[in-house]
Order: sequence, then C-alpha cells, then structure tokens
Amino acid sequence: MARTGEPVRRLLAIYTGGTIGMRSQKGVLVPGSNLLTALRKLPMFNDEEYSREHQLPEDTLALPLTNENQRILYTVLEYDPLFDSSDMTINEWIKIAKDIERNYEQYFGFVIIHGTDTMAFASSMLSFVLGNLQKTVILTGAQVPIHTLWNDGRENLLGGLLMAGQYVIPEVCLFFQNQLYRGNRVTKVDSQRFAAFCSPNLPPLAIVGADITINLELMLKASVNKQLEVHSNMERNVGVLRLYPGITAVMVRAFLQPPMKGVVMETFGTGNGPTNPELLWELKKATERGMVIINCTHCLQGSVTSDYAAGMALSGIGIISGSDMTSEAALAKLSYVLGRDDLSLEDKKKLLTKNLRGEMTPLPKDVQVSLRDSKFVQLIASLLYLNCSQDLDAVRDSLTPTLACAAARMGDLETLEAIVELGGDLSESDFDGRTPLHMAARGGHVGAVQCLLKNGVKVNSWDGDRSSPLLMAVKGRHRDVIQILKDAGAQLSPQELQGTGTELCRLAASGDRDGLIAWQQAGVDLFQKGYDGQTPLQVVFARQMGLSGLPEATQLGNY
Ligand code: ASN
Repeated sequence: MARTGEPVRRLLAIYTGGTIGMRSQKGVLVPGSNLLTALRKLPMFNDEEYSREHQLPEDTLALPLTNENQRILYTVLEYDPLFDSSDMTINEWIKIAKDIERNYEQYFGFVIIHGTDTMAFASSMLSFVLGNLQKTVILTGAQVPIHTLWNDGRENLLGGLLMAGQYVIPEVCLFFQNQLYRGNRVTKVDSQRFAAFCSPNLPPLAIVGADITINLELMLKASVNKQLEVHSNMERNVGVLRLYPGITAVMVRAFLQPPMKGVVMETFGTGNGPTNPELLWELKKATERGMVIINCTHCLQGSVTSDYAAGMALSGIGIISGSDMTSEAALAKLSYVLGRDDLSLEDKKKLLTKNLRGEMTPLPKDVQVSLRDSKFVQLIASLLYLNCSQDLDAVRDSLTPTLACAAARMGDLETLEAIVELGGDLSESDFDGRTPLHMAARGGHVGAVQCLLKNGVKVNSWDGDRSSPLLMAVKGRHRDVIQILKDAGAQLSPQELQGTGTELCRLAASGDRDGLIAWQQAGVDLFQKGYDGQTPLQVVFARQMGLSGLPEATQLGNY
C-alpha cells in the first residue's frame, strides 16, 4: 500500500483552528494563529538543518527522517479566521474540500487540523463531499493545546503527518490517540480524556504502537482513473431528531416543517420508536410529502434491525433504516444524497440504503454475492492494484481475466466496474479463450453486457470452442442480450452457422419457440433445410397434423 521509490513526500496541512493551537485569553481558550511558528520551535516537527540546507519556503517545514529514511515535508495553510469547531458549518467543510482539490496534484496527502468538538461531523461530511479520492486525507486535533507542557496535540499531529506521509489510504480518516479511524465511522465520546473518539461499529484502519498495524482488508479501494470530485451541492436543510420517551406528535410535527427536507431520527435500541398513532401519523404524513427520514439508533454500538413491532411500525411508514451508521455519518450522507439534483426522490431513497463510502455495514440480507465485497478479493485487488512492482504487474495481468470472467458470469457489475476503475482490461480472455463478454452473454446479464461493450470489449471474438458471445446468448435464449449484441455489430461466424438447419428442425420438432426466435433474432434464416431436406416450418406443420399442441411455433412469422 505504501508507495515506494519516492524519498520525499509533500503534505498539505490545513489548519482550521481547534484547541490544538488555542491560547488563553481572559481566562478562556480562543483559536490561536501562527501554528507554524510554534511547530518551528519543536524539533519533532522541524528538522532545522534540512530546512536551511534545502531553503524550504517560509510556510513549509520538514519532519526529521522517519525510521524508513523517508523525508516528509509539510506546508501549513492557516485559515483566517480560525475556528472553534463549534462554529464550523458545511460551508467551511466545502472550503476545505476545495483547497484539497486546488492542491491535489502537488501533494502526496492531506492533514486537516480541526477542533475536536465537531470533528466527527467534519470527517463524515468530507467523506461524502470528496468523491473518487485516491490520496490520504486525515483529520486530527487535540484536547489540550500544543503549547502546553502536557498535551496530546504533538502526538496526534505527528501521527497524522506520519500516516499521511507514509501510506496511501484513499479515504477520509481521523487520527487520534494512536488510532487511525475511518472518518465517517467515528463519534466523539469524551470531552476531556485524550481518547476522545471511538469508532463503535468498525475497527480502526490502523493502530500505531512500536509498529504500525494496518487493517488492509478494511480499507476502501482507490478510484483509479477517475478524477477527484468535490460535491459542493450539499443539502443544508437536514437535521437530527432524537426521540425520547413521551415525545409528542406536536413536537415531531414542529420539527418536520419546511424548510426541513431530511431528518436523521435517533431511535431506541434496534431502531424502535413509540407506537403512538398520532406520532406515527405525523411521520407518515412527512414521508408522503417527500421528507426523507433515516432511522439510526441512540445506542453507541449496534445496528437498526426490524426485530420488534415498534421498529417495524417505523419502517412501514417509509422510514429508511440507517443500519449501523453514526448519526454524524447519516446526516452527512443525507446532505450529500439530497443534494444530488440528478436523482429522483425514489433513487435518492435507494441510494441512502447503499453503502457509499464505507459508512455502514450492509445488512446480511442485503449483501449480494459480489466479488468486490468479498474481503478476499478486496485484499487481492488492493495488493494487486495499489502496489507498484513489476512482479505484481505480471500477477495482476494473469489474474484479471479470470476475475473478470467470474464476475461477468454472475452479472456482478460492481466488480466489473471496480476492475475498470482499478485500471484492469476487460477484453482479455481467460485460459479457455473466453472473454468476460462470453460469460455475461451466456448468463443473460444485460447490465454486464452493456458495461463490457461500453468499455470497448470486442463484440466478435471466438473462444476455444469457436463460440462467440452471440452464440452463447442464442443458446441461452437471452433475447435482450442478443439484441444488444446485434446492435453492437455481432455476427455468427460461418462455422457457427454450419448445421443450423438441423438444429432449427430439432427445435421445431420439440416445439421450442423461444429457441427458434433466438436464432431468428441472431439473423439466421428459419427457412433453411435440415439434414433430411425439411425446413423447420415443415417440421412444425407435420407435428401439428400428426400431434396435438404447438401452434405457437407457427407464429414465428411475427418476429
Ligand atoms: N472547542 C474545541 C474545538 O472543537 C475543542 C477541541 O478542539 N478540543 O474547536
């Protein structure tokens, strides 16, 4: 996962405020400017000799060499004004995302220095604002200012810089107290202790001790070949409603009034709420008029299920299960999805049930068998595609056709798209000479066939048995696939057409109307003769005269 061969790594550290740089003023802490000046004085953050020798710019410092002899340089971009994070809003988080976008090519990774109070909201929000991320983005901060003798700021910031400078973890993360978390899985759980955050439903992505332990199988895959996207059209009219025993229908109604468009509703236990009919009526009315409501549990750990009638009542009125998302992640996801003007309300609701940025664990019944979801393939893919070495290139090239054929055979669009995203070629054939298009055509998977054609796979190719994808679709009687292949220029070869007269007569004799239509759709003449000189139509008539039933086969002329 670490990129090799680059001795100097450049990071951008965006300082937005927070306790880490705060100073005491009239007895209270206020955001403090010139963090760079403070860092310059600390040898762990500033290799003075290197900076002098290399004449680093004023806003850039060098960390001392890492254990692996790597040099990490970081440029500090200090915001003005600086914020106590209680004042941060979607606007500031979008500004951070745009600063990352503007500097994306110049830096290896990004560290965002942020106040802890709303850091879980910030990391959740940024995980949705930043699309197709291929570089590491880490938020960090402190419970105690970095200038004080005993503080957590130094360790957190140094840890964040080291992680971002040494690893490519293509997602928005949060580093605190030696743990690297997925940003949209965290919540702040302590207002004073250094262990301020926890990730209740996902283990840390990495743990730093004497060694660094990376949980490779948990990491999201980089969207290779896709450009970074900043989704700045986030819906602001979203909110969190925490249910409590005795909450009244009137209060709920007041909360659900315009301009509110989406609500994260925090419910009891596994997603239960009062079954009070007036309250359910208010919620039902709101969802009917287009309000989107996600059900998340109050509990720190666990997931929303439909085990109780009290929970079922909520799902029965159009409320979407938030699975094991934190409220912070659900709010950010709601803001992102409702901001997608290209989607209908129905599609937005569907998207909300999906795992988009690793923010939730899909319910077992919703898990489709997908190579992309399997930890095994994730591990293989990350090993094959995120590392660069010639040996791995060779292994990747030989494994990709097999993976792609297996995915195409199952119609696993997600894996096919993932292979493309990761830079794989879908037109390669496996050891039997079969391409993924053969397999998708054989299985009748329209989406997979379209995806393969869209990605430039040749429509006419013949496997070891000299069969084309079109022949496979014909044999499977997949009429919509036959049509798509024909439209893309598919043709049966002279070899494939050999003996079709006999095959057609056989189908006619057994009354296989679908089989005959499939051949006709592939461009085969149904009036050709079989081995005994009879046409399929003659066979049908002979059967109709002699045997009962099969009038449908005579309707072939309609096609
Ligand atoms: N109030 C501070 C902030 O969130 C708390 C902190 O950073 N520890 O900006």
